[in-house]
Amino acid sequence: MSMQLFEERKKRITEEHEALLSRQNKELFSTNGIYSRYKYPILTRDHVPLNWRFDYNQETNPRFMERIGFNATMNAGAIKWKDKYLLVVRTEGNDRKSFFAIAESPNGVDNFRFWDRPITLPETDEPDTNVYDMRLTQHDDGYIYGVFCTERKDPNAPSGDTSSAVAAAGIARTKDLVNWERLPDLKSHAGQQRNVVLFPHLIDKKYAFYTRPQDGFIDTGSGGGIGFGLSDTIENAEIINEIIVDAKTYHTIYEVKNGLGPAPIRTPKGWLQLAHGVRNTAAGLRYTLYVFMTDLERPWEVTYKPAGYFLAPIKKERVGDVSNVLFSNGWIMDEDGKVFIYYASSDTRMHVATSTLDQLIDYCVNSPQDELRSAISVNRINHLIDQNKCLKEQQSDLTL
Ligand code: M1P
Repeated sequence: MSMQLFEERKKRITEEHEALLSRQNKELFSTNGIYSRYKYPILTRDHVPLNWRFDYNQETNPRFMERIGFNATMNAGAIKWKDKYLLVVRTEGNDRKSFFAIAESPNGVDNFRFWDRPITLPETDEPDTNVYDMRLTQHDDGYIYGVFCTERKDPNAPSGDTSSAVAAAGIARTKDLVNWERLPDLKSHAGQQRNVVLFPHLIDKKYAFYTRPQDGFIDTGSGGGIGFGLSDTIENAEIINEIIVDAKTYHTIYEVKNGLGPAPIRTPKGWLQLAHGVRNTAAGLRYTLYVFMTDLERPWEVTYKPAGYFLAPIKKERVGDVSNVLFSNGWIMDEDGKVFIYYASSDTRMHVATSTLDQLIDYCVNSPQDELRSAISVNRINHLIDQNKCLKEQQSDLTL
């Protein structure tokens, strides 16, 4: 095998990788005025470092072939750390196993680069088959917590059933984002749990979690919606009583199921929350993102909730491994109130949308809520038309 082939391929692949990683992103004009999308995804499987993928030894890899392939970079938790924007990315190999790896950007919208190695996440006595969708919480107790889904084969699955799984909330904590301590998984009295998020403060001296109780691995069944519960300790977290904060509801974008996204952001008007809602269609499940607010003192009580979705898959976002899906479990707010919303499209790649706290509060407080009937939607539109007509007449009176 010629040395030339090895060197040529290595050079070309290295140059293309560097060009991708250093590509500048571009904010797109926002018609809705609520948030701006960006021209390029911020992380794709092609961003995964080359030395995680290629054997650089010419003797053992004379064709410079990829030895470990990657399928997706998605559903990332997010945190601002030492002035950098960090994503804890669900990085999925071609083998379908996902793990967590940190990617860092100087500005939050481009130039994301993975740290040297993926996170080495300790296991419990019951090894995880797959781990994914970490939500990060900077807690008052001084730790950064990562709460994620741990998936294992269902021990009660009948023989021949090689798909049934059990989902639970895994908990790990760190002070430096490099060394992680694994705690026992959350115990709750629901059959399964996914989309669990730790609240940043103690409530009644207890750790507080948003949950998503579900009967089965995919079906939430009687699970009801986004839940909430308290645990005496974090070292052996257990929720005895779970209440439903935001119920799945007939004929909404969260008719089939929903789940909280990242840990909420505190605002003067309440806790700003981002979640995903799922509805069923003839083309399969459709995942969109929605926003709501909960009470500052009673963060389990919804106070404002605009109708419908906030962000839904469009254009290329609509296609991927699991098409027609937007999912978010990470956002970052800068000190000046700029908010970076990190979302994955179709279980394949990561994007960013930017907004500000003022815009998001305005959206949440002043958008109409879902009244659950077409006729009321029409009334609402007519009301806005009438208001605008009235305004126009007042303005033309003034110019007379
Ligand atoms: O495939 C879409 C999403 O499906 C699941 O979401 P939920 O928990 O609401 O069912 C998760 O597996 C998520 O990772 C995935 O993006």
